[in-house]
Order: sequence, then structure tokens, then C-alpha cells
Amino acid sequence: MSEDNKLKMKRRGFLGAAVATGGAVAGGAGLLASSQTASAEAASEPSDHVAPGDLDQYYVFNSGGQSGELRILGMPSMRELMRIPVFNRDSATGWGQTNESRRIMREKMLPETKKFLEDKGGIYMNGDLHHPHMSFTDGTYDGRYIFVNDKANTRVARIRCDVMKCDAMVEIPNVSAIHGLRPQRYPKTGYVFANGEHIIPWPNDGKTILDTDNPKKDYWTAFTAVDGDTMDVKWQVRVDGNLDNLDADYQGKYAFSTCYNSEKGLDVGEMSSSETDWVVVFNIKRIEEGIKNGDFKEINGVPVLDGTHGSKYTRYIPVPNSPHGCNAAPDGIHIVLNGKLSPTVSVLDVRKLDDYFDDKIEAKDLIVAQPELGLGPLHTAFDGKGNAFTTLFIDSQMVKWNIEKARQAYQGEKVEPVIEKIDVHYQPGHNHSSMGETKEADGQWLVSLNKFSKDRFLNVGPLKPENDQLISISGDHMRLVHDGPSFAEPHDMIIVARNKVNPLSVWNRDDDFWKEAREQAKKDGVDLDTANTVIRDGDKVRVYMTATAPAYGLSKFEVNEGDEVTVYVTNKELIEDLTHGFTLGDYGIAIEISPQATASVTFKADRPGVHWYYCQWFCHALHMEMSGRMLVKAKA
Ligand code: RUQ
Ligand code: CUA
Repeated sequence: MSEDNKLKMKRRGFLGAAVATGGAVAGGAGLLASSQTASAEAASEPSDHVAPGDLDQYYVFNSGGQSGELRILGMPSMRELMRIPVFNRDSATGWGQTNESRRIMREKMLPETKKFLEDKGGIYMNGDLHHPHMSFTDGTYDGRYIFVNDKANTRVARIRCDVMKCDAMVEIPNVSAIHGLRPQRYPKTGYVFANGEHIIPWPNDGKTILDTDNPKKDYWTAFTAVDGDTMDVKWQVRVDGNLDNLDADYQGKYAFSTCYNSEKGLDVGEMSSSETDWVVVFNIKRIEEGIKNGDFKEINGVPVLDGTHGSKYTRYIPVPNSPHGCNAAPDGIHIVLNGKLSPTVSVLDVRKLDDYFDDKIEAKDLIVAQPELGLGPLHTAFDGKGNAFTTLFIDSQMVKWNIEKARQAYQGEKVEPVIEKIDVHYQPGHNHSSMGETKEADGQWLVSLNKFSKDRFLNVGPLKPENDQLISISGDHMRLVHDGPSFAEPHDMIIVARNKVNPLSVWNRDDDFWKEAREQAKKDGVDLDTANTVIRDGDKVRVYMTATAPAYGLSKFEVNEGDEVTVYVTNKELIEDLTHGFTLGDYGIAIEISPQATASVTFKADRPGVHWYYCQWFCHALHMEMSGRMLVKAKA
């Protein structure tokens, strides 16, 4: 058998665009195989083709997972437009090296972390960014910010949507591994809610050690509210179990967190031993009252309320089994909890929560549907027309189902909520629909973020890309239209109508991003906008220079071996897309300076000799000539 044929055998037999919709018919009677009608529909449905020079309809903000960055794609083309370094150290832009980025990364770092990182460069070099979500006003995106979590080093960061740069990062105390993250939807963001995933000893000071401790009694995690405007931690609620994903309602009253380890186990066997775990519901108004009334303990500078079983601030609703994704439907009513180890999702009706918190009804009354969808339901997205789309990790499928029919079936009526299943390639985690987490869900596109690509692309060695597949959902049938390879590892994305986002093309000169540089220039009596000068201050040297294609304002500067040197570069260009860089040869330094921005970097001139600096952003026919020399005079 030829290699090609072997490959075809391995696949599930629908190579080629005409039959790309597949159409597995598992999951009950009445299902239509979508391939029957696919070609007829394909003619009338939107395609992923965006002609050269044409613009996409949507911005996609895609997480970079363990790469630590955020990525911007255009949809439907799925072209990657930009990468925004956040928790990672970035070679191109100098993120993690510029003074501006280091201020942001260190400003709200916990004191003990600063101490820990003292001899390790002062910042973490990695992050694990799972969940990007835009700020909301009145239940829909408002284009101000994107908030993201860092599971690896327990942080929450914010990206400014006017310049598409991270402008704030806060380390969350008392917990380990921020996983689920969602901004408050109503009236606006407001709070950014963040789940601490791993349970740790409180306090985690090394005095509670493994052979004497008791995770049931000593290990905790908490639900955290960060103020989206100041990026300060406002309060935390200590809970039983752990916390996985979360979502907020459309009324501004409740937030919901899934728990996969109600057992408080310390290994996989213990963690998955019981048949049901729970979703924790947080009563935001009661929590705010509790804070006002002083019903908390301050731990590491944060008011922490007790939200364990029996608390008035929380309720624990049993859900099968190790639930994972938690998704609020755009109808403002339903919360879908994805069963992971159970073939079902459980649906809550938020209108019943007031009564439930007042003990007028029981937990089981809150569950209004529990359709059986298939194996490994992880996340659910919505089309705004009453339908839901759930990823089935184990089945490698996307299932479309109807919420109202699922409610009827739960009441015992003979209706089938499952509408259609299609194969995806392979093992989907998150999915997301266009505008699907807002009240403006438009039912156009769905992306399946598959954890494995296996044979879908040319083999690139043992490490393979993930596969983000674009599915058209505007017709009666789901139709797979695009395979999108991606590097480690998109977990989640949001799909935002392009009119919601209006970035600048050049920076405003008075931006606070480089406020420290501006202050320093003032103290040095120089005009940051125009200065090309060297200020000596003991063994500290400050070099101010402009960049205008194809030359720096200074073609050389001189320092002594051992000096602490800060170089400030101001990009004088007024037109868009004229970025300059400053790379200092054999010094490990490279920074980006976009039009009208200032960027700076500080280093020790401990390598004597002549060192060329050059512009690493192609900017002009004489770009190669855009360079200069740093002369480092050796110690006598
Ligand atoms: S999680 S594959 Cu980090 Cu969002 Cu569900
Ligand atoms: Cu400036 Cu290249």
C-alpha cells in the first residue's frame, strides 16, 4: 500500500473539501448526515476565503497556552495577525527586557516572589495563558481590555485593546494556579473573576509538610475578584474542593465555578473517585455585604471570606462527574456545566437562584436539563438561536443540541435534543462561537480547538501542532471549512465582531506606557521627544536618542566598563507601520519601538569594546545602515 493510501486508511475517510463536513450519525434517531446536503449549502453559506487585500469580519483573540502569549487572528481566514507577549519573554519586542514591560510585570508581584526571583532575572520567563476574555458593558464586548490568566505562575493580566499591549499584571496571593477566568458581564467589567485551581496548605510556608499534613483540613483554594480597572485584588472566597472553569451570569448577581476535585485528593485516583463533584455558585451581592460588614480574615493583604459548605456566600450544587467547562448561554438564563467524565452536560436556570439562596428550593430544582451528548463533554458554545455546541473530547466530535428540547426531554417528553454531530480532528477541548459569550451571539462561526492534529498536516516531527478547525454554523448543518494548525497551545479563544475593536495606528505621545522614561527625562532636563544626548550620573549613564528612518539620533555613544546604562529610544515616525528596533550586538538586547513610542532598556556595560547597535525592524531602503556604535572603555 502506498504511503498516501495508508494515510487515507488511518483517517476517517473524508478527505477533500466537498465532503469535509463528515457527518457521523452517532447519538440517536432523527439525526441527519450533514454530507447529504453539504454541497448544496456550501454554495449559499459564507466561506473562509478572504481575498488578498480584503479584511476579515472578526478579530479572534486566541490564547497561546504554555507559550504564554496572546494571539490575534482574523476570521474567517484564520490568518494569524499578531502575537502579544504577556507572560513570556519575547525576543522580537523585548517584552520582559524593556523597562516598560518589566515595570508592568513586577508592579503587582508579591514580595516573596520578588525575593524568590532576585537572582533569577527578576521576572518569570514563562506563563500558561488559557483564557482570554474581553471586558463587557451590559452583556456584550466593549473593546476596552482583554483579561487573561496564567496557570503556571498564578497571575491575571490585562491587554489594552487600543494598542494591543499588556498594561497590567497582578499576582494572586493565597492560591496556586489561576485557571478559569471571566470578566463580570453586567452592568460592566467591573470584577474579573479568577479560579485558584490547585489546593495548597494555608499558609504555604513549608511548615505543613507531606507526612503530617491533612489535605482535607489544611489545603485550600479560593475564588478571587480582581478589579478590572485598577487590577488590584478586591476579595477572595475560600472554598471546599478545587476550582476549574468559571463563568458569570448576565445579571451581575452570580458567578459559577466547576470543581473536579471535591474529594480534595492529591493524586489522579483520589481526585476522580466520586461520581459527582459540584459547581460552586457565588452570590456577589452577599459577598460585597460581607466585605462591608467585616466578615472576613485579611490574609496577605486580601480580605478572605469563608465560602466553605454552610456559608451564606456560596452554594454547592452536585454535578456529575469532574465537570470542566462552565458556559453562560446568551439567553441570559442558562448555565451549561460540561460533565467531562460523564456523557452529560447539566443545565442550570439562573432565574431560580434567588429562591435557592433563600432556601425555598433545593439544589436539584435548579437543574433544568441534563442531555446525554457523548463521551467527554468539555466546553459549550452558543449560536444565539437557542442551540448549543459541545465538544466531545473522547469521541472527537462536535455535537449541536437544542436547549429548549433538552429541557423538555428532562421533563420526560419524547424529544431528542441532539440535532447533529460532526467529527473534528482530533480531541477538541474548548470551542467558541462568533460573539457567542455575549448577548449579541450571531450564530455564524464556530471554532473547535483540537488538542491533537495527528495526520492532518505534513509531519513536522514528534512535536505536532494543535488544530483549530473552523466550522460554519449559519446553515442548518455544521460545515467544516478550515484546518488551522497552531503552536502550543490554544486553549480558548474569543471571536469578536470587528466593529467592537478600534486600535490606534500610532501611539499617542503622552501615553503612560513610558511614564517612567518621561519622568526621568524631566529630571535630567532633557526633552524625551527630541533628545539625542548622554547624561552621566556617577556610574549611571542615560542615553537618549531618537529613531527616524534610516538613522538613530546618535551614531555612537561612549561608556565605561561597569557602568549601568539605560538607553531610551523614541520613534519619531508619524506614519503607520514604521516600527524601529534597537538591537545591541553581543549584549543580548533587542527592543521594539513603534511609531511615536518610547522604549528603554537598562543593562550593565560589562563587556568592553566596540558594540554595534542596529535596527532589527525592516524600515527603509537603508535599513541595513540604521546602526551605531556603543564604545565601552575597558577598566584601566
Ligand atoms: S481549560 S480544555 Cu484550561 Cu479552558 Cu478546558
Ligand atoms: Cu529602523 Cu530598520
